[in-house]
Amino acid sequence: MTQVNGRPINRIVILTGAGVSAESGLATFRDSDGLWEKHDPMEIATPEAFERDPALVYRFYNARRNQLQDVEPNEAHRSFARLQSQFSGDVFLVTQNVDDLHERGGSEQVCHMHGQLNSMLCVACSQAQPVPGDYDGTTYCPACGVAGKLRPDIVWFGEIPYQMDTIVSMLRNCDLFIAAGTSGVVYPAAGFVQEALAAGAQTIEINREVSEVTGYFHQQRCGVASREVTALVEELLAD
Ligand code: BV8
Repeated sequence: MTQVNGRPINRIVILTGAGVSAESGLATFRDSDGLWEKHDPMEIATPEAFERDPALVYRFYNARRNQLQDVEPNEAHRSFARLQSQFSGDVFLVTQNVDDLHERGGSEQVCHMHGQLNSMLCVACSQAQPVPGDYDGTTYCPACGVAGKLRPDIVWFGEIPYQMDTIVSMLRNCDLFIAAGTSGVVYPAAGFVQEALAAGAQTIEINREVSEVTGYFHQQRCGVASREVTALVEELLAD
């Protein structure tokens, strides 16, 4: 029986952030060379920003999606996928990341609470669809045929993250909560550790440095995700 701090572990919830994709070469949000260095989040990741300057927002998300073709999953993605496939209990992976590296690293279950770069949403018919290539305010929706109503399928500031009911239910029933590569700045994701604590779960944070919520974790494993995630997964699978 897998144990952490002497407690049996059957149900694991993992939350990842941009730090898990950093070693694959994708910029994080708030590190010194982060995405937001070049753009003010309030200029890009809000419905108001899209209303104000849709061309800028289309360019920003088209560029980030195209970058996915130049990067590969790293050992952190592959190790989490190994845990999901080999762990004897349940593992639920929720990510704030909008890239596809968890899937390409082998994860079959991924909850993208902030949406995905490879998906676009038609505000005319509310259908989400795979992105065929760069799109903008003139692109026709493949489902309803209406032009100019497609937006990135991304949860912006002020919008409600996807699958919150499922996520909260998983947090309230888990024995172990692992947060990897997230600064703990953005809510409600930053509050997940408190939900897990309230459920009596053990909590482990993996980060290259102290985050905004490190104090809520029983264990803080300081180091790069590719190394620390791999080590933790080996421990969890060894028991
Ligand atoms: C909402 C779009 C209402 C996608 C993003 C209190 C409660 C609830 C809401 C709020 C609240 N206070 C304020 C709010 C509002 C707001 C918010 O949190 N604002 C912040 C700035 C204060 N939240 C919202 O608006 C959310 N919606 O609250 O709706 C609601 C909620 C629930 C139920 C009902 C109603 C919507 C938030 C989503 C916004 N969308 N982006 C995109 O463009 O990509 S946020 C953006 O930040 C990304 O999604 C990203 O995932 C997210 C978090 O960033 P991180 O992933 O943590 O990345 P970051 O760069 O910050 O940190 C990287 C970390 O990795 C660092 O710690 C670094 O040290 C580490 N690292 C780096 N390299 C490595 C590493 N670690 C290990 N190894 C490495 N190699």
